[in-house]
Amino acid sequence: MQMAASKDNTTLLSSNFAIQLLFLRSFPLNQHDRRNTMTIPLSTRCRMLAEATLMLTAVMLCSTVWTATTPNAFGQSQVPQDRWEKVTIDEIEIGYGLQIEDVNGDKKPDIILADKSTVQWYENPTWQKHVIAKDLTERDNVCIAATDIDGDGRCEIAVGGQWNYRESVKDGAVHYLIAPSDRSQPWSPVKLYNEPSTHRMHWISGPDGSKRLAVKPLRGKGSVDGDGAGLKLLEYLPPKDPRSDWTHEVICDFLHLSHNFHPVNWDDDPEEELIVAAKEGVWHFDRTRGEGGPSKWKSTQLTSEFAGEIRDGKLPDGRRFIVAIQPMHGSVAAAYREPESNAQTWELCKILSESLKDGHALACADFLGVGYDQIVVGWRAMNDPGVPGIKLFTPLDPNGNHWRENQLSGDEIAVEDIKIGDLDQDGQVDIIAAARQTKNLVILFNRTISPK
Ligand SMILES: [Ca+2]
Ligand SMILES: [Ca+2]
Ligand SMILES: [Ca+2]
Ligand SMILES: [Ca+2]
Repeated sequence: MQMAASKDNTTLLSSNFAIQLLFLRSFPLNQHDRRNTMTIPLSTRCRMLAEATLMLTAVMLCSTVWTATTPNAFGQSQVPQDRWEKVTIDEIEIGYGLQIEDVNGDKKPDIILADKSTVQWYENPTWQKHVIAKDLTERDNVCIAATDIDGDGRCEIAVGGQWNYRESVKDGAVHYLIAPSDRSQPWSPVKLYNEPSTHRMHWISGPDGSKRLAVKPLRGKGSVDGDGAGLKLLEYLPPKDPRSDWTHEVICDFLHLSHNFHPVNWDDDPEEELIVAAKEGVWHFDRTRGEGGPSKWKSTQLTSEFAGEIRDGKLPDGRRFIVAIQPMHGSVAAAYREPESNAQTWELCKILSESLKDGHALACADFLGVGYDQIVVGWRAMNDPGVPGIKLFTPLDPNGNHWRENQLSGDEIAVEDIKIGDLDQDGQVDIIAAARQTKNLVILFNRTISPK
């Protein structure tokens, strides 16, 4: 991959050089150059222009070969080929949960990781590691959420832990971490209430613009195999002093076996809604305002297949899609588009893959710079053993019925979690992958030559 990226850079550099040469030789840029050029006979100038044009044409032909594209079935004639430069930044234990946020307030996004027994952040651009919490619970950490909740440009962090896969009565934990003035030093944990089986968390925007912490267990209390009590998805309201009591409210209590969820904002109010993947399919939860008192959440079923991972994006025709891994730790990645009417469940566009091994991560963004989203799918091949991998799926028609599939990595990254963001701030969305069996933390820098 690195070789491919460097080839592309060489092509770009050569191309720029040829263009500059063409301009310099044909159209001198300043008075001095113009005077000098006027002394060159016309026939020589014509030959120089022809030479430069030839060189530019050759480089453009070369560039076309090296930056392969795929024809699509609508307006754009070509979809660019994605290119990635992989950089391993650490050896880790499991890599449960990633976030990309600015930790130290230098406006460069840092990488935050909840590993087995530690919480650490990696400082952009050196990726120097700072461990900020250790052994918060007796058992493993399992999830992490970071965002700037007080508006000072530096993120706040919460962590889920005491992870115990099939236990659903006593284990689980939620901690908020208070940052010291030097954020590379250990942070102070504050233990919050938790439901058993804590598994995923997100900071979400409320109606007043404040950030709240949504925390979702995997299982309902005392429920192991998806029957009995539903799991309680909770919203915690941070108090002014995080060491004082945090209140919490129930967002939903009827789903089972929910591996992941995702904040969305599909309507015209500023607060975020949630999409939740569970045994009962994918559900959307929208806050409705009551007269004072706690929020109530309206639930809408989007799909019916047991789903483990869930994300959303935009198709080339502008319609919304969701993508799910089915079932939990499943082999299927399926994309659905928004229906015309609210009364319907979402329409299947495409089964993107049926051969994932232990599918564990999804991310959607416009990695190629084409004006609509593509889907990253990662699988770890642990509970269903085999070869892990990361693939990128790109829609090739307006409705998302046809997709291009590209492999980004193979057995070198056993994906536990993936997050995306522009880590090197070059305008292209990058990928960070934390891997379990291969124990590596890898950035995939996006080196696509996009049409923009
Ligand atoms: Ca930073
Ligand atoms: Ca902050
Ligand atoms: Ca909203
Ligand atoms: Ca980038």
